Amino acid sequence: MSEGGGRDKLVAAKEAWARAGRLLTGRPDPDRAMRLPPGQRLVETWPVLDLGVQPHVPLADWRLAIDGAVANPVTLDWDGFQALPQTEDVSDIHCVTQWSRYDNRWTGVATSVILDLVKPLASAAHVILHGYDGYTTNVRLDHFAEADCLLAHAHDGRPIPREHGGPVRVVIPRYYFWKSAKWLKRIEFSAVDKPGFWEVRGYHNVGDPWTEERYG
Ligand SMILES: Nc1nc2c(c(=O)[nH]1)N[C@H]1C(S)=C(S)[C@@H](COP(=O)(O)O)O[C@H]1N2
Ligand SMILES: [Mo]
Repeated sequence: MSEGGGRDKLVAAKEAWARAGRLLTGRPDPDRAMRLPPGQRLVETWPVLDLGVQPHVPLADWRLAIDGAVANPVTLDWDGFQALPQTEDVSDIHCVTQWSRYDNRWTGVATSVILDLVKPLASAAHVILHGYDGYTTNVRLDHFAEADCLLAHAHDGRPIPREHGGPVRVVIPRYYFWKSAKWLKRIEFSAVDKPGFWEVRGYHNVGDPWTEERYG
């Protein structure tokens, strides 16, 4: 979506789909026997999905606040972020709008590194991801902490392009891609859950593709 005028229509259409249970196949694969989750089709391209805004955040202005229910809240600038241990992970993307894309090579900072840095309090059970475009999405802390989750700044060896969420986006491969917040601005740890942009508009709170948790 590139123009703001289309946004309300798009959001309304997706909310209506959620109410109607569109795209559900009724053929779940909870054991993940197949690489391609039910109801998905493989694409070679990389579709762009956003709310009609693609914020431009120069590296000099980029900040990432990590706060909430943590012992050691921090705000990282670009140098501070790059100075953290870097990791690489190859994973598949599964979007709720039914496309999947295999073998995405992400480079960035593992979420485990972030947890070691800020030290979530015992009360923290949820993570709210905030984008520079105002988007939010919520994930359970144990899901955010999985070994294949990272704050990525590169895809297939190149900086993540602006339309795909650069300078830094979250990657949470195990769940539908709407959980992978683009243009990451803030990571908020919380004792209480705070459903995000799509979660309050009918999308599932967890979003497991293999059991087709498309809608709440
Ligand atoms: N900040 C932000 N993150 C976001 C979104 C968004 O609109 N804003 N859209 C989500 C949705 S619905 C999907 S499917 C993926 C799309 O990522 P892509 O454009 O890189 O394919 O980003 C997710 N993260
Ligand atoms: Mo999506």
